[in-house]
Amino acid sequence: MSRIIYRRRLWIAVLTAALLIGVIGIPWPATAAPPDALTIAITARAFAYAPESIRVPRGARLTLTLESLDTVHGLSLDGHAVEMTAEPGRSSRATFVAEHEGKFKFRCSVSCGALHPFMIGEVVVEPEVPFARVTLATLVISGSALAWFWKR
Ligand SMILES: [Cu+2]
Repeated sequence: MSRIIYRRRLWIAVLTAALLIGVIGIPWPATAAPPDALTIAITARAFAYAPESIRVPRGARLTLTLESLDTVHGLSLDGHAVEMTAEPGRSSRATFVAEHEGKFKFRCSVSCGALHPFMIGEVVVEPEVPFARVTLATLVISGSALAWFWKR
């Protein structure tokens, strides 16, 4: 490898590292503000929730509404102070901030029939990595790869 190519690649490596740290590591003003409030409607019927899996970014202020299509159902979310009961025609709601990453089961808290213990869903709180960051990081890496292998 010639000296010039070596020096160029060194610069590319340093620049790429710096750009990646900038794109991924530094808090952006956009992420300092709390993520938008989300409202998700859940319907309950014997013996399932729809949707049964909910994904939200960490830090989101999440409002769940619970509507029952047949009999009285409840919803209690593990690890959170969320407890709702819905009668047919009377929905209920709860708001909380998804502060911790992870999977949290929710289950029916009202005995509603034979398969009641299996009436379970989950809230998945994902790391907050905005799409824009992932896109930019991808651009930086592909740009660097091009520069790295550029022959001249
Ligand atoms: Cu139930």
